[in-house]
Amino acid sequence: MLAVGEEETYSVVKNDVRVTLRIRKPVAFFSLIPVLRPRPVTPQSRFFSPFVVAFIVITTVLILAMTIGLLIHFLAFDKKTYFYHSSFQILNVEYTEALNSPATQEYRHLSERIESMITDAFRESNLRSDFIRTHVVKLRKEGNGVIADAVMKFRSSKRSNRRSMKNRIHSVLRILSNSGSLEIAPSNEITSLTDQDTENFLTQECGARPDLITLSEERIIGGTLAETGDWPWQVSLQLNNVHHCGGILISNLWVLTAAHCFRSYSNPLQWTATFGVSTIRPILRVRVRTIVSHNNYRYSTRDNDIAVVQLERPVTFNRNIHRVCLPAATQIILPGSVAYVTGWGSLTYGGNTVTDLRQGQVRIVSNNECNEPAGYGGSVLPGMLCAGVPSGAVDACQGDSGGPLVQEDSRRLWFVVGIVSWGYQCGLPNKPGVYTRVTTYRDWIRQQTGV
Ligand code: 4AZ
Repeated sequence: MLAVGEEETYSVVKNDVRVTLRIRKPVAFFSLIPVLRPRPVTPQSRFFSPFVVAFIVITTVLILAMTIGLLIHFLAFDKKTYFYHSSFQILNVEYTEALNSPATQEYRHLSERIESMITDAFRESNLRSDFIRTHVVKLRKEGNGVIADAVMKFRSSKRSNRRSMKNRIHSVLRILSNSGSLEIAPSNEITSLTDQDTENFLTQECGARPDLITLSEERIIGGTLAETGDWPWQVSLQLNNVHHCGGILISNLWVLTAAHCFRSYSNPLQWTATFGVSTIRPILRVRVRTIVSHNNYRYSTRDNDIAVVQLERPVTFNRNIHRVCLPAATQIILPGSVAYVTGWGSLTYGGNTVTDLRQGQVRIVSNNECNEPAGYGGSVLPGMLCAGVPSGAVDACQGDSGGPLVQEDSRRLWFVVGIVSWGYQCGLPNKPGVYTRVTTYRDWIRQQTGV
């Protein structure tokens, strides 16, 4: 064998001629040649016939696909949502009047504290991957203290044992009573809820939207369609069964709306209220019993453009029909904050109303800005509220009147802050929609309806 670079010389003498042969060791490149040379056919090489290769590839792909499929199934589709209810007795908080309504800071603050205590307890437990969210459905009075009813949502394997789940939840909540600044009585009963129970719990409270998905930029003028249950308090007030005005469900018996809707048609017998996103195929139609317009409503100034309508019978709340929250009279509506307006109003000024509910995202405009000379030059009174977008492109219009302008609070409850009232045409820059300011009329609403 030759090493790299080595040389050998051979001499041959033939017919008196001397032939010298000098050989240099082949470089590595040449030394590969014997490796590449086809091997003799042996029985083993049949394994690599095209059929065998195809078989191996197909089998591997199938096994991989099945494994991935099973993984996806067990990680994603094997999960089911479970709801549980528990009542928490708060020992170191005294029940006050302020806890009567979810609109007060006190109610919001205490509910948030309880919700974050429960959330923290589950996040630090072995149920952290199953726990989704908790919501305080109601604060009630017991003796001098407070009881909070909370619904808890979990997502775990369909094969998990509900009984052991309940025990695990119970042991997490037991630790809760020893933590945080709230003193919570140790014994709490845990009830598993059916989907129907959960729906009943969540719709008995005001302002809960069934899905809390975030809404993107939406428009009422050239805006987006609402889906069933998106705005469950939206009412269509119909004159002889034809949509005329929007309305807002504030209890199972009362609808809030604009007084100007009844200027020419004040006979309740002509009116019905319908529920659901379609005005022509409503999910429920109820007759109107009484119409109470504000005594000081003025057509010329549009001041006090507010009315309440009593239904002939109470509606049963469900995920698609339930009430919105009313704000406290003292609630400050911040200029620049996001609000949503909904209705079946026309898409252009002078156009036809639509049959499927639309929604639009706007922002609150301060009364000062709204009253600038380029805007409404002083016509916006203190009991009114402006909302729009700078371009004007998202706005309420004819047929949206009486409908809601709503805002979401920190606990994801929805509050009605405005009633569609007026504006200079629709969708023009510097001419935002003008709404009746609900906070101004909070006490009037209570006097008329008890809500
Ligand atoms: C109306 O005529 C009307 N752009 C309602 C709202 C607005 C304008 C007009 C706001 O019912």
